[in-house]
Amino acid sequence: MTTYFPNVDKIQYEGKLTANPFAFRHYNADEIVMGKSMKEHLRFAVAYWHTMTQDGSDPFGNPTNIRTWEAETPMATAKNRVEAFFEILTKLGVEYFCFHDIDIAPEGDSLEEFFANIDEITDLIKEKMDETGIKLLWNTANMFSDPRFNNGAASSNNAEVFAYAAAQVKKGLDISKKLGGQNYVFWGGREGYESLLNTDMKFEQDNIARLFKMAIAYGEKIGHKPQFLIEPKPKEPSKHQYDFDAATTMAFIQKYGLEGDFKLNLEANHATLAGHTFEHELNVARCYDALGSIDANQGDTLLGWDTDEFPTNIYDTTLAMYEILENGGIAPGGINFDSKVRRSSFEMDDLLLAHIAGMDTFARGLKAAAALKEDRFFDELKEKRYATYQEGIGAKIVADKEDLETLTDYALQHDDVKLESSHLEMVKSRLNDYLV
Ligand code: XUL
Ligand code: CO
Repeated sequence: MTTYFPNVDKIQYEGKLTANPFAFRHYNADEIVMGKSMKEHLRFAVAYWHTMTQDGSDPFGNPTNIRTWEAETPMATAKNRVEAFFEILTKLGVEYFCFHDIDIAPEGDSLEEFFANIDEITDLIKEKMDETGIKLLWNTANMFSDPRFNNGAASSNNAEVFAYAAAQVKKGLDISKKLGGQNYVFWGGREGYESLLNTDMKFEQDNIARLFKMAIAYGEKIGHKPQFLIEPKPKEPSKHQYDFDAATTMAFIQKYGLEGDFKLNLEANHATLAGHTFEHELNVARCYDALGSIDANQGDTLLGWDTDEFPTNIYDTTLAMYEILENGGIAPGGINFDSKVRRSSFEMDDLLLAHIAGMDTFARGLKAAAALKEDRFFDELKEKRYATYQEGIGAKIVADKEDLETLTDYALQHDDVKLESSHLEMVKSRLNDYLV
């Protein structure tokens, strides 16, 4: 069998003192944390696009990545990629993966040829899945790269584009069924607008909902019901993307009555672009019982674009994992590394090193979050902060026993309001103790 990483064996947990770069220093798959193994908590997935197809080019420079799976024809390269991809998953001990249709198979010269290529490659993928026990976390249709989508997919002004997108979604659900996909994602990168001068926003959003309802109906028809997920992002490539953030997307989901079938796939870097922290987005989703899955990466707050870096910030992964623990876990979703190696990390082995870094950072986040939960760190803080609602007038307010008149009578007699300090700096300092 061909190996694409001849110098690396299966990556093992060796503890934080190891000098071996191809070892986990914190991620110990079978270690039990709060009653569950780390791998059950974390449900890591590798993203096909960033790992197998991104070449290191940027708007100012040519490809940098050395990738030994490149072959004579696009189809031969696609087949090599399947081999290499499963070698990466197996060596990392990652049990899930995610892909767009165009990541796995060449588009060819027609939609028919594209679909035939997808059938051939998914046969190979299925063989590998059966051989290894690795599972499909989610797939999606890329409805943003081809020029036909320059005015959107379901939100396009052109009905033929809508039909083309619908065909891609149907195929996406067919292969989701074939591969036992647990979720199905819609990221509407081009579902937004450039200028209101020529845009009927309501019509476009109605059409996006129409496509989603068709997807639900088709899933029911073929007897395959993955958890549908919408991935919010405020902009890029659209100037105004309709699914701006978790709250905006929930308003859309509720407006069109999609609550029973749709949840959210939240990405850390998209939160940054929306001007939110990642934990804010996760918390909003939890308020609606709609936390579906996450795209794990990090942005750069000094840059205004989506850098999709591997997560290495323990503070962020701790607060994200805390939300996930509070959610009772992330299944059937997972932690998908929607992350790419930097342009200067161009060697094959960097693909493994980068995932090790991300997995270790999330493992540290999990452990710190578990300690915070076991110590009731945030619970106690919040109980104290909202204590005035536990008794007296507060208890009556939250029991819905008061109205504006009764509260006016109360306020007239108690207008000497006493406030307490939040001691927020001390809180932040104590939180730091959990991170090291
Ligand atoms: C783009 C992005 C996508 C989605 C899937 O910013 O995150 O890769 O995750 O289409
Ligand atoms: Co993403």
